[in-house]
Amino acid sequence: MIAAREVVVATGNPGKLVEIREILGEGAFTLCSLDRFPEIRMPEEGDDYTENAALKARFVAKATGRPAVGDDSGIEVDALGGRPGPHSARYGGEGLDDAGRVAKLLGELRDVAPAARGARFVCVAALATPDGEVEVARGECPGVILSAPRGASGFGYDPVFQPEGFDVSMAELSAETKNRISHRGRAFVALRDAIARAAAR
Ligand code: ITT
Repeated sequence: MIAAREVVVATGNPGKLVEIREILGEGAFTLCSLDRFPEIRMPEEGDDYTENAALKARFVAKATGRPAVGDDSGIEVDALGGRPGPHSARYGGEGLDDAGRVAKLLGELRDVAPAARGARFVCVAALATPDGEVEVARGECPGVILSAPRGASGFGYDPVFQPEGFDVSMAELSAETKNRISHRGRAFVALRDAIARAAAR
């Protein structure tokens, strides 16, 4: 049973789940994860952050009968023409883990000078209600790709991403600082009031 005012977090990525919980906090609503719904298989994704985020949230809201939030996110690397972008989770193929994807990225950028290593994290967060309404918000975090991994916090590409205005990697920041400046933090804070309203309905 799901209690009223509960909002489901539509992600299979444990790193995202932790961050979304920390960013949104708990007050007007509580968050529950997909662990409560083992029968739910997240849908396949395409090439567009907004479409993918809406698809995940709408799918889970419909399946659970509760408002759901999800995000589609990725890293866009200037020297790679914006790749891997929405394909960041699948960059290098299914066989790779986070460390393998980081190693592949560093390999592709081996000959790229520091001044040309610009990149940004992008996140589109989506809120869906069981009747199919969707609201989205986008957040970005600019920075550069380092030449070697640093730090152990966060997930994904954090160890090789240095956010603008910092001289450490995203994986060396506290969770609080990452969430304050990150693409995900910006996108979900912009959706927070709408989430509270949807949970109260
Ligand atoms: P769900 O679809 O189940 O939410 P996912 O990991 O497949 O999980 P995405 O398709 O949105 O989600 O892929 C996002 C990928 O982009 C993620 O797996 C990381 O590789 C990368 N990424 C996104 N946000 C990141 C962050 O804050 N720090 C590091 N890497 C991040």
